[in-house]
Amino acid sequence: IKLENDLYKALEQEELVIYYQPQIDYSEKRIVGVEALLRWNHPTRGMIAPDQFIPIAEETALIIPIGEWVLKEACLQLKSWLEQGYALSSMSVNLSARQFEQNNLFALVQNALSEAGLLPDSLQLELTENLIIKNQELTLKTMRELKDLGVKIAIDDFGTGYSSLGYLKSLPIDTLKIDKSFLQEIKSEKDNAAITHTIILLARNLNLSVVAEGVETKEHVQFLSERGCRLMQGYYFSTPMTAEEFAFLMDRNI
Ligand code: G
Ligand code: G
Ligand code: MN
Ligand code: NA
Repeated sequence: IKLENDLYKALEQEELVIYYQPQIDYSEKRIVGVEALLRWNHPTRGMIAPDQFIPIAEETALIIPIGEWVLKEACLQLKSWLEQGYALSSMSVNLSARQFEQNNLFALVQNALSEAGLLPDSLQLELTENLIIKNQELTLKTMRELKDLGVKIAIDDFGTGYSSLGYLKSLPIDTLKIDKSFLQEIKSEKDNAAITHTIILLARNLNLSVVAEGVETKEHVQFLSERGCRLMQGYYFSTPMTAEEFAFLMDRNI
């Protein structure tokens, strides 16, 4: 309850921070993209993970101003990195259902891009399958508008939702992000290995990009490379980190 009161002040008191996690193209062995992951640097409780406050932000509708801030901040950060010469192709930003249901989302995205001076195709928005089934009409309309603008759309945690696969052919999707739970048990559970492989093939056959999440070990990397999944994200390469640390990582990378 107290956390809720604190969250109202978090934005103006500049306690929210964005951490950045690299996305690696393993065939080229370099960082090609980055995902923005929100954190709350609480004055007394320390760094709080989004699982603990995004639900509160959604209930209180604080997710609207917070989400707008994340979008702007992430776009400005990417622009700054591009100007410094880092060859990143995209910044991924997570959106929750509540954000997608606001009718000015398109304008917010357009605004964040133009304020930063970024091309729309350098922004990728991550949505979950559950968000897509929740509000089909409005979701579809907004997705089409964003797609027409040139923004990319990824399905996050792919394979864990309750949706049918049918939406993949009717919605303007660019990328599938394989949920980390599948990869993490490929060794102990044969089914998870089969699902991971099948998602890679599904993406290829539908002409979509595929990113594996939760890549933690050399075995994971090998499993994915052998099956043609080049884009990887996970602790094996790097945890989410501050913007300064991320720039430092790219300096060593280039
Ligand atoms: O970084 P971490 O693994 O703790 O993130 C946990 C969850 O919080 C993930 O599901 C992620 O999608 C979500 N999340 C992280 N940052 C944001 C954000 O800026 N907006 C929204 N809506 N969700 C976020
Ligand atoms: O739901 P979403 O995919 O947006 O959130 C990604 C979450 O996964 C973040 O909270 C991030 O901190 C976490 N994460 C990133 N890489 C790894 C990893 O290799 N292993 C695990 N267990 N979590 C990871
Ligand atoms: Mn994500
Ligand atoms: Na995910």
